[in-house]
Parts: sequence; structure tokens; C-alpha cells
Amino acid sequence: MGMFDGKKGMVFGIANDHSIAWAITEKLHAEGAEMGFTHIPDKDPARPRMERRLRKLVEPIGAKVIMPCDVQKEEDIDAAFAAAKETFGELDFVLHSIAYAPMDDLKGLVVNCSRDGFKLAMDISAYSLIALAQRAQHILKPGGSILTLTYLGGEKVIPGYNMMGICKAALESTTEYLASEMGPMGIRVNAISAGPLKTLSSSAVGEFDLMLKLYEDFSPMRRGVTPEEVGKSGLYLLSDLASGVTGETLHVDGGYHIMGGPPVELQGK
Ligand code: 0WD
Repeated sequence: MGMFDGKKGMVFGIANDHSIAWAITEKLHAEGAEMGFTHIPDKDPARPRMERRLRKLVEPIGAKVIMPCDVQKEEDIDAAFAAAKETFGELDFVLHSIAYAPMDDLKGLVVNCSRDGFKLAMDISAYSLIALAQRAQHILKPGGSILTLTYLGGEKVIPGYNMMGICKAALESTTEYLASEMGPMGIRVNAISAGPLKTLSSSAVGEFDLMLKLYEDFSPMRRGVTPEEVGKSGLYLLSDLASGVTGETLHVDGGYHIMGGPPVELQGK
């Protein structure tokens, strides 16, 4: 008996097997969940790289829906939820694991960020959670759950994370407002604030090895976290085990976020 036997959900944001959404999906699948998946629309239909990458991962686990969805397009989101309704009837969970910022704006100082880059990053990285929740509210069962992925850069200044930090602050606030509004519908909305993991997205942020070293030196657990650990916590928040938890940002970061200074053994060095 799996914890998700008979449960159905939609997963947005698997780019490849390093994606955090994939780590969570693997745990959900192991517990019996049935899922549908979306990928970024391929620019060249003759070479559907994104679709192929996703298919390779999710067909073997019995994906019920595989389709393109650009979260900037209302019609794409409508189509994804229409397919979910047709295939599953009702849903038990929605996983949102999506972020994007134009490289120049992401790498540059916030003070130099362009208006267009800011709008685009906010649209894909923060508004998209509202856009998904807007549709999901009509097919999520009472007891259903929405989960998104965030990072400490939304709470504290992490030099190098730059404008994405501002997007994450908006995303975390969005999580709380949605939780407040959807609670009466019996729907929970939570976020996981994950420690740095090597994925396509994080390779764009840069200085990944330096970040990992910081976690190894400063976090209470003196190490980074694994995709599997984020997967397990995702499973928890989407499951009935977290039936009393909503509006929460759960840090899966080895405790890094609680530290206000270096560990004693590093002081004075
Ligand atoms: O260290 C990390 N990797 C952390 C990531 C630490 C803490 C949080 N996160 C967050 C990210 O900010 C993001 O919100 O986790 C989420 C997932 O990120 P990921 O798993 O690290 O990255 P990735 O595997 O690249 O998945 C993000 C995906 C996109 O992948 P690419 O690399 O192709 O941009 O977001 C999706 C896409 O699949 N995405 C979109 N989906 C629909 N419409 C769009 C869009 N317009 N843009 C990006």
C-alpha cells in the first residue's frame, strides 16, 4: 500500500533528470501516485528536445498526460488543466517547480535590472503559481495540495542570486496569500526552500561550487542537501501527513537558514 495510491496530480517543471520536480516525482511514484506532466514548448517541432527528455523519464513511470505548457500563455495553462480534468477528473496535488530570468538581468546587479527582464522573471517565476492555482482550484479535491519551490535568496540577500531573490520573495508571499484564500476550500499551499542543487537552472545562477562550500562549512549539518532529501520533503508536504500544514515555507537546507554567523570552529579564521 502506497501513501499516494489512487491519488492524482499534475507536475510542472521537469526539464531533465536533475530537476527538483523529478526528485519529488520519483518519490510520489514510489508511493503510487498517478501523474500528468508538462514541458516547455519546443521551439523547433522537428527537434522536440524538451518533449523527448520528459518522455524518456516519465513514460516508464506510466505518465497519464505529457504536453507542452508555457506558463506565460493562458491558453497553454487552460489546455493543461483541461487535459488533467479529462484524464483524471479531479486532482489531489499540483507541483509547481518553475523559474526563469533572462541571463543578463540574472547575472547583473539588481540596480541595473531591466524593466522587461524583471517583468518576464516575475511572470514566469512568481505569477505562474497564481495562474496554476487559479485553474487548479476548480479540480483539486478538498484535502488537495499545491507545492512550489523557493530559495533562501527570497528572504535574505544572497549576492549572485540577484533579481531571482526578489522573484522568490514574491513567490513566498504568493504562497501565503493563496494558502489563506484556498484554505476554506480545503486546499493547502506550501513551499520548499531547498539548499543548492546542481540542475539546469542553478547552473545559470553561477558560483554553485562556492555556494555548496558555504553550506558544507556553515550549515548545522555541515553539508549540502541531496535531491532525494528535497524529494522526501516534497512528498510529505503533498501528502496527508501534512494535512495541518499550509502557508509554510519548509527549509530543506541542512539548517543553513538559521545561522547568523560562522560556526565556532571557523571564528577568527
Ligand atoms: O539549487 C537549486 N537548483 C534550487 C532550485 C534551490 C532552490 C530552489 N530552486 C527552485 C528553482 O528556482 C525553481 O523554481 O526549484 C525550481 C526548479 O528548479 P530546478 O529543478 O533547479 O531547475 P530545472 O530543472 O531547470 O527546472 C526549472 C524549469 C525549467 O527548466 P529550464 O532549465 O528548461 O528553464 O522551469 C521550467 C522549465 O521546465 N520553466 C517553464 N515552464 C513553463 N513555462 C518556463 C515557462 N515559461 N520557464 C521555465
